[in-house]
Amino acid sequence: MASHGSNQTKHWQALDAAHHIHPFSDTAALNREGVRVITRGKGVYLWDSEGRKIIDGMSGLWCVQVGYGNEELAEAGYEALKTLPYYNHFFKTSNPWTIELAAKLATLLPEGHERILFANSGSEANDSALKLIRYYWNLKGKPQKKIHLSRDYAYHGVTMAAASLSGLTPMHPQWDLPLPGFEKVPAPYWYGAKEAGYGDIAPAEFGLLIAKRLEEKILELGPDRVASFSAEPVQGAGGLIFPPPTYWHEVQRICARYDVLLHLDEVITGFGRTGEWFGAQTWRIAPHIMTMAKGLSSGYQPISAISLGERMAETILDANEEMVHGFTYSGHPVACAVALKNLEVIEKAGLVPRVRTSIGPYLQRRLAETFADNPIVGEVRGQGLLYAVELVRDRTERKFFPDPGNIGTLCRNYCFNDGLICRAIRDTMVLAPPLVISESEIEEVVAKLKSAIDRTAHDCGRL
Ligand code: PXG
Repeated sequence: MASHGSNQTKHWQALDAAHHIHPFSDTAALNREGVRVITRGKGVYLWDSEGRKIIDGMSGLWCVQVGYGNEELAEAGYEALKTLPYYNHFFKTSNPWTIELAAKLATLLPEGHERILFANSGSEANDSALKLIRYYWNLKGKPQKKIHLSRDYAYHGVTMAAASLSGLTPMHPQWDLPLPGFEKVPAPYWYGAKEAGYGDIAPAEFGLLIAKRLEEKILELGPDRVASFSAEPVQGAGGLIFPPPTYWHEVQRICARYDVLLHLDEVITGFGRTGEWFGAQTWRIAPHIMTMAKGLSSGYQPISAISLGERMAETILDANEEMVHGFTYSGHPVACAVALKNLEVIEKAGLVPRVRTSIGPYLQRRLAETFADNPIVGEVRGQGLLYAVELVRDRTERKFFPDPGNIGTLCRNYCFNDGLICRAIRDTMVLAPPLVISESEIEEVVAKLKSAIDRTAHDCGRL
């Protein structure tokens, strides 16, 4: 059996190497190493083609809220596939699943967000959001408002516009991006503030200072030219950057003052991840437009959505003309059926309050206790089921290791080899487990992470 598995694995690895180009990978290097073939998932666990069991501390790519192998979601998809596997919304038509999903979302979203458009990925949602922002200002007779602001370390996706909006600089040179009209402001990354030259500044003061940089940028560019500010409530792929508590209030005041539309990217923070349905609720943010994906279907189907607040919805619906935008698969019935069931499962199991009041605080406490005295852990930060463990050279001075990424990758490899999926962003270890994770499964994650961090500390001569 084992040798059969092994041959099967080799066969898949060879075919993958011959025909499949991987996202965000050096495919040639990967082919020399051989991919790991994931064949099955159940709850918080995955299995590979060699039968090895892995605990998934990352919910896939921050998306599998209800865990793997949920039968209710599978059945909802199967029912829709049998009944109406496809139809579109272009020809004055709709379908029950899309209608009900839009209506359900309107009950969960921040106040005033009652109008929804669908797309198929976070990138498409953000691309669509930028088009809708441009359309809004054109309808308002302010076509000169065209500049899209966003932040360093932002991740908004990979289409030409979403990658331009992203502030992770390695995403740009291969594609001659960003496009013109995309400008960046600093991220509210307090932990890195000292090393970045801001001195020993308190978080509250730093939040205000970084918000002020947004104001300065708007004034530099001219408020009449700035269309929007896009931001994740907490920056995810950029290193789990939680803004100081003073930040969001000030940012909203600035956007209102200069009439800049606030676009909130909730692709990671949506659907219970932070202990409320949306990060907007956790951090009291009132966006003009919001984008969401991932947890909307727990990743079981590719689907994303864009919600419009009252102001944008009214203008766009009152335009009295065709809105020339939409995808073949916007509001796909199978994806909508699965997403609708996913929301029902999250609600029925009480996963959002569970993250807020029990399992989230449990993870927080266990990480804080476990790493309180670790010589290379500078900070444990998080909210809900979104946690970062920052690995540093000097805890008191908040100094990073040289060549950011080396230590993180070393630690991540220890995690992987020990059967834990954990993300390393530079030297920040990130956890975002499925919302169904149990206390004993958290113990397993924490123990494996501790073992990996201890081994990493030992390798750096610190343990
Ligand atoms: N916005 C945010 C906030 C995201 O995190 C996207 C948009 C784009 O979504 P799509 O569905 O187009 O991928 C994302 C995606 C990582 C990682 O390594 C994160 C994402 C995607 C791939 C890898 O952390 N986030």
